[in-house]
Amino acid sequence: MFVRRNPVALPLRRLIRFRAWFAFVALLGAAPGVLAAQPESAPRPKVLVIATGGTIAGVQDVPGTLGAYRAGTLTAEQILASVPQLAAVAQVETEQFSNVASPLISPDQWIALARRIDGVLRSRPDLAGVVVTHGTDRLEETAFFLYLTVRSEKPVVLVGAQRPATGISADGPINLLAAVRTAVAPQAVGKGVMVVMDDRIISAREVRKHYQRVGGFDGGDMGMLGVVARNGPEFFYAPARRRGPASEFDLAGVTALPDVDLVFAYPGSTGRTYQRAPAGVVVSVTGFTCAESATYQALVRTGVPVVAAFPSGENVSGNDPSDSSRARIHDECPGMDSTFVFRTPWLPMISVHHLTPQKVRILLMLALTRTRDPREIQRFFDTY
Ligand code: DAS
Repeated sequence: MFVRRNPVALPLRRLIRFRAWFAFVALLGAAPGVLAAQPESAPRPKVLVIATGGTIAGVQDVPGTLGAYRAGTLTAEQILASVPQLAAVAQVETEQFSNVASPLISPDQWIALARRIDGVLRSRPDLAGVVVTHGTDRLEETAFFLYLTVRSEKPVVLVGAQRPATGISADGPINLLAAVRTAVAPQAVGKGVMVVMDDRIISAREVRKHYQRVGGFDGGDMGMLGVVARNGPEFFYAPARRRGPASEFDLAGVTALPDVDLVFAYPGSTGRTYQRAPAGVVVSVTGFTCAESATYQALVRTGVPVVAAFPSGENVSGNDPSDSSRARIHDECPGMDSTFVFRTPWLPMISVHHLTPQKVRILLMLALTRTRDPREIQRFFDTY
């Protein structure tokens, strides 16, 4: 699906092959430490690299410059050819899932990708793990969806690049090498889906793209599991929340995800109104206006779950306002039903535990494939 014809010109392909061969020869002479990681006789573990596109597969209009580029252009095989060092750490197989910039990755593709990874890890005991190459814009969403739905203990590692493959100092090759080294590491088993960027190993639950330059990915206050050091991955922490084989999110009967909207609260807003109510709404918010509160109260009364999430991903606790708070709300927002208010931190329903709004949306989508019971939805938010 979405596989484009390869527009890379022949001379460029030759250049890539030549550079790949040159780099391999140089590696043999200059970096014996890397090759020594696997004795000649030891069979190298197998990894499947599933390519989806992104800047890691990007080609510039004028290669080697800082100019414009087109994400999702090189094929999986072409990306691999630029990292000959991979051959020393793993037997790598490739699969082209798509070749697009990641804003074009849709929830339908999350389902297809999760099913593919789950299926291949189930049917191929010989595979040590899976690496997914992906655009960085939507990498954290795809990673979290896979974290919640791939029910395997084997490592699944997402990786991207902030500079195109034909740019100056491309970061894709070193990121891909680090991702494959992580996917074959025995210590990576059971750590849930991970993102490897800039030698950092970050849990998919926490990973965020903070900015679009090298070093722009981290886990915020938590989520960094380890680093990829000279001798390979070193883990220091493991995620504690439910994931992997223990996940209740079985995609077997799921053909599409419920329609959950994500909106911002802002000064002066009256809240989002809908012609046709969505299955759920997530509001990125630090505090609601009176009009927003009234709008979302009304939506909740029709049975649509509305979940408030802090933009920073901090905890949002649902609890009842005290009597004095009710009195204040009554004064500040005349006419509002103060038994049931949306004024952070007094929210009527779901408590969110350290998740960004875009990840709250994904968890709510999956929760709604299982239930519409608010208490059960809360249980999912308490568990994952
Ligand atoms: N266009 C972007 C994407 O595919 C950029 C990137 O990969 O960094 O997400």
